[in-house]
Amino acid sequence: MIDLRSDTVTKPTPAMRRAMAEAEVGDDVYGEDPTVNRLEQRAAEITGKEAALFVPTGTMGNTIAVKIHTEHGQEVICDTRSHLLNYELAMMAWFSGCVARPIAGEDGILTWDQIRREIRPLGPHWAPTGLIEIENTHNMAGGTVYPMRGIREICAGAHERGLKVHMDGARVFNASAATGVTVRDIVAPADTVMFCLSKGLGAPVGSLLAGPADAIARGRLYRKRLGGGMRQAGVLAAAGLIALEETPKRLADDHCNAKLLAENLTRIRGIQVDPSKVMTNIVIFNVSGTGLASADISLRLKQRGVLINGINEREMRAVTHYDVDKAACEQALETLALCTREA
Ligand code: TLP
Repeated sequence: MIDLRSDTVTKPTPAMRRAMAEAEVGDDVYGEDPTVNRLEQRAAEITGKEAALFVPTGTMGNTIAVKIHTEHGQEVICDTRSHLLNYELAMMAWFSGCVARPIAGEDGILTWDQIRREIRPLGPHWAPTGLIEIENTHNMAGGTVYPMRGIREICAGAHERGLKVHMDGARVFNASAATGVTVRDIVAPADTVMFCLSKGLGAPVGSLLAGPADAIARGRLYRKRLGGGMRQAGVLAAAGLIALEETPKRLADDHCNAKLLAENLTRIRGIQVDPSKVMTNIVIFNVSGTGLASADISLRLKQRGVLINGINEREMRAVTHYDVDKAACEQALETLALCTREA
């Protein structure tokens, strides 16, 4: 199977498996797992934040971040297509008692000017703004990357008004590979950042939430409350440490493969995509011109050994990662051309 459904599907490399087998472990709820401690320290260094917390998933990292920064009855400003709003089972409402104030960013990228107009003070009718959230890279907008200037303006504007900014940096290493700006510089203006080890970086499990030491200390308690105290989690952290050191340098290959997919998708009748917007490892393309619904195309592809999911009736998402090389992408393109020709 050529699996382009997500970069979450990567399998651990032999080096990761070796490190997992040999990992030194302890009880992380007591803070005694040396490998988890090393991973958290390394994540804090890489992000330039005071502390970091190892969490099982990106969803838990975002959930804890919202909880740290907000009070019940507040609003969280985010993009309309953000993961936090659309794919995390209403966790903002469920755990933090907040509602979203979504804004439609162009290609998922918000500007301070847009945000500024949506900030609400406490009033007789309004829930006040508690937090601003930005997603970098933006998943459902096609892996788009925030310009540094935009991040700085949003964070400076928010801080001036006493508001915090959380970056959902599930794929912030892809943003770094695409722009040449270090992860540390990308996340510096934001108060907290969550990034995933289990996406393009290829570790089997895990994400990190990084930020100020006091906020992360509170986050540790919320992690326990959410059932995320993982005990001898060093076996997972060991793979994460390898992912952090080894994988970032090869993310550019995934970006080349995504570009290749996008450029060749434009040659398939009925498919629309703008390759100039593909900056990282995600390609979202419109299939409405083929006369087929995305679910039908998915099914036909699957029967021929290619996995690509629809994100709605008209659009599909292909995500490149280290388990699909250039030849596999070319094969996927051929299969897609074949499946849509038969419409
Ligand atoms: N994204 C997954 C699905 O949930 C859609 C994927 O296949 O891309 N933030 C962003 C920007 C994400 O893309 C994801 C996962 C998460 C957070 C949540 O991470 P996990 O799956 O570890 O909870």
